[in-house]
Amino acid sequence: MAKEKVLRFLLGDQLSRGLSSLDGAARDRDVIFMAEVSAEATSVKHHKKKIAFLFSAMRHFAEDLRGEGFTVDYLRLDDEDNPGDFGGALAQAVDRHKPDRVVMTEPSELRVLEAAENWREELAVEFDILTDHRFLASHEEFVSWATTDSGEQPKSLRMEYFYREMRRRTGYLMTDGEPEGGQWNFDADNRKSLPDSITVPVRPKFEPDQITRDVMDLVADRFETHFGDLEPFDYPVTRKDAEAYLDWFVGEALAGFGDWQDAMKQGEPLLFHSHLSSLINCGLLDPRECCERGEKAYRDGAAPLNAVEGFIRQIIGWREFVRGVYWLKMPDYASANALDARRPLPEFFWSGETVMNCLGQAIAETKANAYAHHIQRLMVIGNFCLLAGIDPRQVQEWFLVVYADAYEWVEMPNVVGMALFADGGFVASKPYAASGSYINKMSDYCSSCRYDVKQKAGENACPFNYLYWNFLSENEESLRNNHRMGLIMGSLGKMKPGRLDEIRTDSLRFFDSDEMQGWQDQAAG
Ligand code: FAD
Ligand code: DLZ
Ligand code: SF4
Repeated sequence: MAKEKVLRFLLGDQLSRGLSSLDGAARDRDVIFMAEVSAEATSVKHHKKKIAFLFSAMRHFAEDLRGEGFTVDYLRLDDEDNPGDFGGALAQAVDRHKPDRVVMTEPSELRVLEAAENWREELAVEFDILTDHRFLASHEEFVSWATTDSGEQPKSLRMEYFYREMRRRTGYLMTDGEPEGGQWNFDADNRKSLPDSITVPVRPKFEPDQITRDVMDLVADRFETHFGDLEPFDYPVTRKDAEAYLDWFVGEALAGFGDWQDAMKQGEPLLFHSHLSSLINCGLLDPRECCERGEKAYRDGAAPLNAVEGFIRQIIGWREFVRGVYWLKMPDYASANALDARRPLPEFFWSGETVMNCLGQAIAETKANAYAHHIQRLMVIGNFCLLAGIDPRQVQEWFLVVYADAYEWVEMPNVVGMALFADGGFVASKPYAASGSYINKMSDYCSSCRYDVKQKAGENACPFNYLYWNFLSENEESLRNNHRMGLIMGSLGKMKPGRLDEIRTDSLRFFDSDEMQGWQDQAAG
């Protein structure tokens, strides 16, 4: 029997040599197909740096495959006959190569999976969509873990129990069936504020080569109106550089990851965070290798347990958990709005022009780097959106646009479930709502702010302070029965007469202020 010719279609977040769709690829007859298409870059108007990162990583990956002797058909965005979307590009490739079969690994987002199922129907060729084995928990395993004994979907899921299951399953940081150090979770040790004397490790920078510079020119030309700075560009974009960067992180920053995980510092966007998410999510690094490198550092005495446990928890716990939640709850999850939040996203999210220093810093860093660390995303930007009651659809779109690591499967549960409580508590046991004192404790932002974090009321008071109580009051009915909110809802109930009016007056004045100008324009329009 003649050997079949397979067209292997690879997406931009599938840049992994061990990918299922590359299994058994034949150098002498198969074709690997990759495509830059404008529909993906503009499905939302992704950050310029994110597009440059992904296109450059795709082009380098294609070169690496060619270097291994594979035939790669790579469609560039500016190729003359580029049809502009995956479906058209794939149909052309099938026409060009006349394969016996097309294979691809399942897309990470529902939107693209549904499209792929249509291509399978429409193209007159055998078409396989394979499991993505890069995730540690399969869809079936997650559903089985999440389903109750009576076969129903529960009202809420808690990451911590899923994480313990994943620890048992992977064996990471386990000794004789028990968690290393006698505890599953060392999060309580990971909330220290940063001492002034701290020395932050200096990141290696990866100079753009010719491939990256070509891509940067293309992005500057085609996506000029998109949010974000293209330069300077220093992301790793090859497997080799990604590995070197992981080495650097494990050797230089991982040891401080635990203690300072929740801290924020003006002018220090990364502190001890790994900046690995964009590399893991596009496939240049495998989540397992990151965990294994982390565990080795612990076993070798190079990093403490609270740091390594925290790092591994983020990857085999949170990362896998949010992916499971996404596939379990889609498509309804996209429109979840349990707190009926309807205010539009203020314009300063795009311009960065706000006198609230914490938000100004986090948004400026996002614009420059296509990155902000978890606490900036959750407790500054997300917290503000929660307290101000901003429409979850608009918040989702912003988060999907601005971060180099953002794909719907990971962005959406983090925004809808974790930051906005818009799923009514499916993911989080209580809203991550905080007043200015939390931001003041965990950062040095407040000392350079025009607002006074110590003041609770009036024009100079930190807006997070009165918006916090305004949020509790606006959502009293939804939050009243949340047992983890009992104490704080009790305080709300016991507020002195007139204090709640003062909070409402301050909040309304803030919503009406110049600060929120774009919001007013949008609301009026
Ligand atoms: P580190 O702090 O060094 O953590 C190590 C790794 O753990 C990360 O690289 C990442 O792979 C994983 N991780 C940590 N926290 C999470 C989490 N909550 N969910 C999934 N993986 C996690 N992460 C994304 O990858 N893409 C997103 O679009 C995204 N959107 C977010 C939106 C909001 C509102 C919030 C609160 C969080 C979001 N996160 C997202 C999760 C987290 O903030 C980022 O993964 C993290 O900041 C990436 O930086 P890092 O690589 O330095 O992470
Ligand atoms: C994010 C993105 C962008 C901007 N452009 C492309 C592209 O041109 N070609 C491609 O294969 N992938 C791109 N991606 C990543 C895809 O959006 C991502 O692979 C899917 O959304 C996964 O479902
Ligand atoms: Fe942010 Fe309030 Fe601190 Fe200003 S005072 S930086 S608005 S928390």
